[in-house]
Amino acid sequence: MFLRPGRYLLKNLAIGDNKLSSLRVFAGNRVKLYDDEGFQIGLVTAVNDLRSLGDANDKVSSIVIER
Ligand SMILES: [Ca+2]
Repeated sequence: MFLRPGRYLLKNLAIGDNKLSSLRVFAGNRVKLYDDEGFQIGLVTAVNDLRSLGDANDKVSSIVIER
């Protein structure tokens, strides 16, 4: 799943609910992962690749990508 900077509700995530396990982040971008569907319950903020999401594994339900 490739995502440009923006805000992605669960319905906009092709990967589906609670499935994300790793992350690649383009240089200069910041990725915020949320447990709920609407950007309220923050899990992890990443500015680099994450091979494992640790405690956030299989929890992500919405994503914000900032440049
Ligand atoms: Ca979740």
